[in-house]
Amino acid sequence: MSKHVIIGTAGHIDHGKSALVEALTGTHPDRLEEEKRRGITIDLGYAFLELDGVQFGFVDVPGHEKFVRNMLAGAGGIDIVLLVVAADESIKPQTREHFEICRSLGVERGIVAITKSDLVDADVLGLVKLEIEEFVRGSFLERSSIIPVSARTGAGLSELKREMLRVAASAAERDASHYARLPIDRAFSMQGFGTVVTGTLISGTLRPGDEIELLPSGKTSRIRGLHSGGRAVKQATAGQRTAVNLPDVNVAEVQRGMVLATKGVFRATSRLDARVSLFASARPLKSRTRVHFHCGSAERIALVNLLDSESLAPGAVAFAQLHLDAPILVIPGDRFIIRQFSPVVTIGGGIVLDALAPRHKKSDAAAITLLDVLENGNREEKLGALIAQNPEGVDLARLVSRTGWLESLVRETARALADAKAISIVSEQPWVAVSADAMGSVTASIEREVDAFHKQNPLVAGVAKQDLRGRAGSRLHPEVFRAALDELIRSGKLALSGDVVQRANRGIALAPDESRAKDQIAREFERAGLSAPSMDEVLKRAPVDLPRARKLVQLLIRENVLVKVTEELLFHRNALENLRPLLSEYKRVRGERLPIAAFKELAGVTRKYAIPLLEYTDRIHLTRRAGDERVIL
Ligand SMILES: Nc1nc2c(ncn2[C@@H]2O[C@H](COP(=O)(O)OP(=O)(O)OP(=O)(O)O)[C@@H](O)[C@H]2O)c(=O)[nH]1
Ligand SMILES: [Mg+2]
Repeated sequence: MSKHVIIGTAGHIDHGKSALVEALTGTHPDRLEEEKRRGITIDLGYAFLELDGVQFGFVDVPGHEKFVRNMLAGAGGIDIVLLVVAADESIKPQTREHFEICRSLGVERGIVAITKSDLVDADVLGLVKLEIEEFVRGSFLERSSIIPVSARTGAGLSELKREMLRVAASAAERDASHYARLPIDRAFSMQGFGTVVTGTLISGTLRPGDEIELLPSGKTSRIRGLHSGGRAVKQATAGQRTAVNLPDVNVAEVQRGMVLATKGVFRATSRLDARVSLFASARPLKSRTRVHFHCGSAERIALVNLLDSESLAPGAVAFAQLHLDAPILVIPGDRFIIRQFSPVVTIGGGIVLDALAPRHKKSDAAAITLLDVLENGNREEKLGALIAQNPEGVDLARLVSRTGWLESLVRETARALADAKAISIVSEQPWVAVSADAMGSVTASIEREVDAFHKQNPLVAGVAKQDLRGRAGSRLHPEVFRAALDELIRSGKLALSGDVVQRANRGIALAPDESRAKDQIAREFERAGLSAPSMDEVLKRAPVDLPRARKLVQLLIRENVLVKVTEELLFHRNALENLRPLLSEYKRVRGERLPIAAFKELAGVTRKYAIPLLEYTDRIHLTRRAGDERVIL
């Protein structure tokens, strides 16, 4: 498969970016009427070139200072910057601004083209070259080639193409196996096709038929067709300029700045934590300042809350929480640019560390520690820290959207953490994890609650599981509670009888004859099955006096060994549980309709029991009443 590389132009207005793209590809990237009339680029333009098996997608940006926001929408997905400097003007303000933007966005590769070389003599050209060398010193462009070219005469173009191939060969392939993300830079409607969106596929793979989601709106759709490089393709992979046909989306539902993504994976956010850096040329940035925030093709207004200082000095970096005026899809590792609110100038950039950050308190030391780990830690440290942030337990979907990692990577990393006893995966279906520390606190609090219950209710055997869960913490994930309780029972600290939890060593405070009586009562009910025995008879036969026998029945009810079907009617739990297979077998053989007579026969009970039992099965949603009959559910 051929390699896909995105080249973005950068440079001052009128320096010949668009002319150079045309000279290289044969396509003039300006497409708007106004652009043609004014002879300047206003919005992003696109062109393609295939060279020796490498597919170059060009994103041509406007140089005008008023259109830097459009430049930013295109600069997000580029692999290689083609920094254009006109020989007759050398370095100008937007040369600097675009260069700083590329640097902040983490662009790693580039080529410098000195355009309009036909307009100057060799001495001037040499001088411009020196100025550029000085300008890029110490940056990612330091070792890049500086190539004089002319769109007019064609001079230098073949050397430029050779250099493009050389740099493209070293460019890292984007990850085609990841979830798909395509920041949309254009949406339009095409006669006979419906809505088409375009952008640079920054990760993943798209194919016709794929289900996708538009974020932040959450609108879902299915891809009908894909175009890249001007032709229909069967799939688009990361690093490709891609046009996606979404026939069931209205063009009014899509704008630049939205992201087309794999369905059901990501969550848009309006609160994120980041490392922010301020250009040396900027004024100090006070905490709680509003800025323009640009990420991917999106633009928002953001309130910058510095986490460890009141003000950021020019050239400095700091952790900050950004509150956006509207949600956006970003994931950790995404780069962004900030621009002063007014007058609008580019002042810095940053990298997203936590896309789904909780709100922080003022000078929140724990938040800063977490961000340190998210910035500098390895995968296990990062995931471990995020899991530790949710002491009530956290599910897989949440961790996937918060990290932006593939589900398989989250699982694998979590397994390593679990092997190291740093976390515990309390359940696989649904997948839920909790840190070892949090698990420790949960088990401790369960023990505390059981002890407190015993103290307050000395005559009661123990606390019902459901009550205990409420006492242990209402936000606790049910699976975490279940696992903590299991662990306490397994380790012999607590005991469970029926639904009742008690201290293991407490032993039920029953005398030997009471204990025998209790067993006997339970046995009699069990033997009687669905024809509940006469309570008076059972109590009379018990080897203890009547009041004590009654208490034992209460105990059995609390332990869920006996179940009250009506105020007067008690059944053994096992007898009731037998109803389930009985009914499903009946449904399989005879159908879902169940007349009362049939039930009497099936359960072997008289009408006296049949009605309350059927009302009971209605209550537990085993059956539903339909006139005189039941429908088995
Ligand atoms: N002599 C000469 N003129 C050129 C060359 N390249 C571009 N020009 C002219 O310079 C002018 C500006 O060129 P564009 O390609 O539109 O410049 P640009 O950088 O795309 O401008 P913006 O997109 O508005 O920032 C046009 O009139 C071009 O014909 C060149 O190599 N030699
Ligand atoms: Mg142009």
